[in-house]
Amino acid sequence: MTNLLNNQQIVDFIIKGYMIIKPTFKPGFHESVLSNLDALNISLDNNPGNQILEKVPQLQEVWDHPEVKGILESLLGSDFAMAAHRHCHLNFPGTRSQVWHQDGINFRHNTIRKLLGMYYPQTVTKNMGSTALVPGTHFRNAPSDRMASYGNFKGQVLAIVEAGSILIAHYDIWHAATANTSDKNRYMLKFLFDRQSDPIDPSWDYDIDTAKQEISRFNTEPALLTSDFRKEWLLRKKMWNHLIGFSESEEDDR
Ligand SMILES: O=C(O)CCC(=O)C(=O)O
Ligand SMILES: [Fe+2]
Repeated sequence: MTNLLNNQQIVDFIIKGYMIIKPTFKPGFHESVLSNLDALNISLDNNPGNQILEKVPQLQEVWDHPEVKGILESLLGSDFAMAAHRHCHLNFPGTRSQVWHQDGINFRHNTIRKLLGMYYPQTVTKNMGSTALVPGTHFRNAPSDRMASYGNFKGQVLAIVEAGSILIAHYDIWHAATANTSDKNRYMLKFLFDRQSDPIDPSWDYDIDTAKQEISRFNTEPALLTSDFRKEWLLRKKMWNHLIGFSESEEDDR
């Protein structure tokens, strides 16, 4: 049994491009993951890469948690699949910040084809190399070389999180690891999840009675304080229409 999202949560995700949750795991779970990760002695030259799941099999429990599965299923359809690529991002003390980037290539930014899942087994404070992201940027193309010359974006959000938090983001969102000026290692386990088929029906806990009211927020709610969201409302609507199973031609008739 999975916990599916409701209309309000789907609309929030479409607007912002990410969500952070902290599901309940059995006592000691995250501490145990952390000590198993420490035991791998990961360094710049020694990272298990895609083998991280074989090295720490309990990571599977994170993605099998009903709350996490419910989000993935709601956004990607019930037949979604975990991708073969996964990575343990260890941000050592003294690591400088990454440049802003998108992991995705903006293949189609009005649909949800791929999601980033980032699991933080330890509490991440501001100076520990938290992940920064800019809400709403999953709809925006970004030339990486120019992004590299930017520092702080107005409205950027830092994923300052408690141990066991999970960030689920659209693959095209702009993000970056920030500098770790603390004396602690910061682990982040990145997994990717793929849509397998185009929606024919909503795959979340869709409620026809609240749908109209919720999607009216596309035209009134900025993802950032000063975002020019009015340019985005059509892309937001296209993303919603794709998720509920409308084809492009049905859309044109509306
Ligand atoms: O370590 C992080 O917080 C983000 C890492 C990242 O975005 C990447 O390497 O693609
Ligand atoms: Fe990234």
